[in-house]
Order: sequence, then C-alpha cells, then structure tokens
Amino acid sequence: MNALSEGFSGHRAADAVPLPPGQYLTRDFPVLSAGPTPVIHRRAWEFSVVSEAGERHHWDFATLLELGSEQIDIDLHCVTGWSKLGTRWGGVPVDALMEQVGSTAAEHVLAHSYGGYTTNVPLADLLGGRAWLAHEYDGAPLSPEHGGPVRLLVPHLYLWKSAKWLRQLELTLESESGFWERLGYHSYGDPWQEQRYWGD
Ligand SMILES: Nc1nc2c(c(=O)[nH]1)N[C@H]1C(S)=C(S)[C@@H](COP(=O)(O)O)O[C@H]1N2
Ligand SMILES: [Mo]
Repeated sequence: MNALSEGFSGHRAADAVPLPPGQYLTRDFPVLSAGPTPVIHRRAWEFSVVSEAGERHHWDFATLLELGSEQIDIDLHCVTGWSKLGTRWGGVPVDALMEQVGSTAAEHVLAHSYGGYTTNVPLADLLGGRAWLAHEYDGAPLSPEHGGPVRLLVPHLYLWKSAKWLRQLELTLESESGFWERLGYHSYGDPWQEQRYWGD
C-alpha cells in the first residue's frame, strides 16, 4: 500500500464524521429558496401524481396521512457546501403513493412545487424507502421556509432535489431537466460522487 491509501485505511477518531467530498458541517438549518415562500395551509394543500399516460391521482393532506407516516433520521447535503447531520423528519414514503398509482412505464419524475420550482429525479431513486413526502421536522409541522406543509425529501441526493412546497410528481418516460438542472446543475446530483454541475 502506498502512503495515500494508508491514510484512508488507518485509524480514524471514533467521533470522526464521514462527509461527502467538499462538504462542511453546519449546525443551523439554512434556508435556500429561489423565490418567495408560498404560504399554503395544510387544509388547502393539494397534491397529485400524473402518470405518463396523463392519469391523475389526487391526495390532500388528510388522505396523504392515511397512507402512513414514519420517522426519518437522515443527513442533509446542500450543493452550496453545507451538510447537516442527524436531522429528524416525519413523512410518508413515496412507495406508499406509488402503490396506489400502480404499474407505470415511466422511469423519470419531474417534481413540481407551488411557485413553479421543478427538479428531476429517476423514479427508482424515489422508491425503496429512500424518499418521502415530509410534513414534520423535529417533531413539529414543517415550517413554510423549509417547504411546509409538504416537501419532497430525497436525502441521498443533493438537497436541491428535495422540492419544497410539493404540488405534483409528473411521471415521464424521458428525463426532463428541472430548474437548477437547466441552469447547469448535475442531472443526478449524488453528493458522494460530488456531482454538482453538468459534466462532474
Ligand atoms: N420549491 C423549491 N424547492 C427547493 C428550493 C427552491 O428554491 N424552491 N431550493 C432547493 C435547494 S437549492 C435547497 S439546498 C433546499 C434547501 O432546503 P431548506 O431551505 O429547507 O434548507 O431546497 C431545495 N428545494
Ligand atoms: Mo441548494
């Protein structure tokens, strides 16, 4: 082994925290929004999944909760460099929604927010217990600044994929770029591969 690989395999302090490359730790919870914060009450929130065939499946806040919420303990990684570890959320797994939608030929999803923000994610990345419609943060209703009443939460990708004020998941056959992806951000956005920008 050379000196470089020895550094990686050597002892590491017990409290050392593995962070994706190029990230730093933060304890506060920054707010990053590309526009004004829409204030949507839980009772007024409406959400749909639209299939590649144009079929619409609707939920409101009450029918979303009927699908069953779970506690989610995850780390957040923002493409601007900050990571926040050990955050606790409450949310409904996307799996539960897709069970009601049924079979689909779509392999991609374009998430749409109230206010017009969009972001694209492969459908497979929203399944398998890896993505949620989150409505609680730290035991309290999710605040408007952080995307309440309901935001998408896809913690294994950079946080721009976690669309706040979620309004619709559009199932598509081809990958369609969202807001940041059209501006040069990576189509997939894996923090561990440091996929920040197109071409990374
Ligand atoms: N609707 C919407 N969702 C969004 C954004 C946005 O501007 N609008 N910003 C994204 C970006 S770049 C990040 S880093 C996270 C920030 O989430 P936070 O404000 O809760 O920290 O939300 C993502 N989701
Ligand atoms: Mo971000």
